[in-house]
Amino acid sequence: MSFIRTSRHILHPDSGMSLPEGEVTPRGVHEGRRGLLRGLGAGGLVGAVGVGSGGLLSVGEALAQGGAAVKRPGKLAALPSVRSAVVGAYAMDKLTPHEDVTTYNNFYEFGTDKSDPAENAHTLKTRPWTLVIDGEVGKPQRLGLDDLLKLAPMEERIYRMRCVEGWSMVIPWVGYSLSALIRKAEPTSRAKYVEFTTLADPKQMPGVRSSVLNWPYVEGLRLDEALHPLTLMAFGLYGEVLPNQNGAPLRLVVPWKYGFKSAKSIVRMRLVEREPVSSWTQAAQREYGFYSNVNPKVDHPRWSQATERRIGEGGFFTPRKATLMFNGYEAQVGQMYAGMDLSKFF
Ligand SMILES: Nc1nc2c(c(=O)[nH]1)N[C@H]1C(S)=C(S)[C@@H](COP(=O)(O)O)O[C@H]1N2
Ligand SMILES: [Mo]
Repeated sequence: MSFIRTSRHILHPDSGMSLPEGEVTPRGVHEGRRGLLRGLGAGGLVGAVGVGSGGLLSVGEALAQGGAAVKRPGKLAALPSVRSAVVGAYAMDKLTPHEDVTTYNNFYEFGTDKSDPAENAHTLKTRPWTLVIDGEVGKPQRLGLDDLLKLAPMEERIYRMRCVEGWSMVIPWVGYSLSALIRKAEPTSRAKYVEFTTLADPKQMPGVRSSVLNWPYVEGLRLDEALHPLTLMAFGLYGEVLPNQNGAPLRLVVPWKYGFKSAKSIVRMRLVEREPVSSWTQAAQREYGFYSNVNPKVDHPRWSQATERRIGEGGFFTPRKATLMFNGYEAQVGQMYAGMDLSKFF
């Protein structure tokens, strides 16, 4: 396999910033590429030089294989992307190993132990799949997976994910800005929030038979948060289609909020006037507020949020890392919360 550097630049559709164009990075070269990324500096929207492998499948070909629960790399269809970008203050962090990203999961529809989703999610059927977009929209949508995959160019985005439980990962997602999807449905002037709903089928999802949460799993964002260019609709990770345990065939990634805001295996997006009530807020209002922005100064009622444990980097006694405001994405998203008391709107 030979790797070529591309020097062509494309314009970022939302930010107007120029980013180097590349192709999806095969997993094997991610580690080596960190050297390249390091040279590009931190902060702001940082583009990485793309390395292409050649002979990539078309998106349609890739996804025809569908997803599966995998524990070992290289089993899923490749998901080509047009460019690669690291965003935020963590550009120099090492990627969390694929093994950890795909075996240490929260997906309560498949059980509450971290290893349950990888064990159980093989029963999830990701094709056919339909996403409904309705509510306060001019053009309600029913989109099949093939339409969703073609809707906008796939991009690789390396984001940190911080779980409310106090651990974090760095994951190379593949997807496109959620704004592309929302704009297609033409929100009305009454639309102020987006409500996301996960599939809840007890035949495919053994965890749904337990009452640990009120099913289906519901989450919500304010419309400006949902339209923010960092908010990603992800279809893949590490250059391949999403493993089932990570929320196949499509899941949200909101990198400046605690992980539970990033709903998996989404079947419906409803544009609404009033703030949606998420499943986690229903379960414990005082612990899981609507905003749930990562904030080291606002502790969870039962534990501190000042530090975090990076999964895959050392054991239990390895020093914890300081958690950053908005998970390191303050420069990009802080303005959306100007003037808000973040201890009240937690
Ligand atoms: N439908 C659904 N989405 C979900 C969850 C869940 O249990 N069900 N868990 C959330 C939590 S708490 C986290 S930290 C992330 C974990 O994503 P990952 O397993 O892909 O790393 O998914 C979020 N999305
Ligand atoms: Mo989480």
